[in-house]
Amino acid sequence: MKTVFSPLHAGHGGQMELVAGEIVPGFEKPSRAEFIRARVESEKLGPILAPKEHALDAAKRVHRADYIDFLPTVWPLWQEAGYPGSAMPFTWPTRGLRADVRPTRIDALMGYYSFDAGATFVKGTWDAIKSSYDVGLTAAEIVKAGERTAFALCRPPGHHAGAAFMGGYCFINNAAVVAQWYRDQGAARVAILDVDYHHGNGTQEIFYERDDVLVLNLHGDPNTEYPFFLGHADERGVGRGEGFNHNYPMPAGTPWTKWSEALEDACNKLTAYGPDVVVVSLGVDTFEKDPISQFKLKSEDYPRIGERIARLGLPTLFVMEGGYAVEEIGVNAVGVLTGFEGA
Ligand code: SP5
Ligand code: ZN
Repeated sequence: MKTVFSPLHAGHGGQMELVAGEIVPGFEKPSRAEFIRARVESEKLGPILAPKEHALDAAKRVHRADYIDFLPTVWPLWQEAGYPGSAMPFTWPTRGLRADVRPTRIDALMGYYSFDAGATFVKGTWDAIKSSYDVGLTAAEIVKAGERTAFALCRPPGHHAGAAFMGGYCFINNAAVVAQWYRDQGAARVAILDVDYHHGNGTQEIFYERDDVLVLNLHGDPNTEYPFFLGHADERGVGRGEGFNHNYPMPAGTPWTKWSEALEDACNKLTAYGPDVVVVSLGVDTFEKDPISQFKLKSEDYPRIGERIARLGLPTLFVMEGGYAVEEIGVNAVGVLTGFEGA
């Protein structure tokens, strides 16, 4: 299996995050991608390729153009304002406030284009976002060209980013971009299987009214787990999209025996849908030792995820999302991929 990876991700580092009333070093840090890359090499998964540069047109097929155009301006505007620290929002146009007037000040604009303070910018953030986007599309092209699978080692991740907002460490929704790209390349139907611990609220929002992209999401119950305000089982899509969004919220402490039942159900729905290609939003923050998550999957379970996905018998693109137990992130993420290849 080919892996696509860019070292430019590393410029998105040193950012801070608000956790439990304190500003602490971000969990979504450069070493995550480096541990995965090292494991791809040590397991001899296959060649590691650099991404090709892509225009932002494909991003604007799923994101609002003004949002995509805003992203490269964040750090320069933050510098111009003379603000210290990582660029992050602190005010949002929630219920009772106006979301129809776009403010002009950079910290206000960040609130306008986000749902939390978790997607922060430092100097190298835009280049990392762009490289992650290029990684996704380059890997998508490999599968389109006829390979059975490929691994987009994206960083930063994408599944919390919606049509016009960032959040949860995510800026451009790489999985949504590649799913739409496959549609634009002639795929009749695409399925996104999101196995990250957190609900992929951005992906759900983007495709919620559509029947040409099936979205299946396995995650922590939003009553207690981030992102809290989406991801319930009764969210099934609207209009043409009704019945094409499926959520599997699960309680804290969920072990493989229960989690795998949800995966089985999702895979059966996926097979019934009959997509031309499967995009896997691959988060491994379901791991028992993940510092911000509450499921109980063990390292030996990750190859089983890959095996089950391989049994779908469909072209499959793996897109990296979350996972914060950095010492084990390579073993777990690459475990899914070797499980897929060995099936
Ligand atoms: C892509 C992805 O996995 N994004 C996850 C964003 C989660 N942001 C909320 C983090 C909450 C951290 N709570 C930490 C408790 C530590 N004891
Ligand atoms: Zn996650």
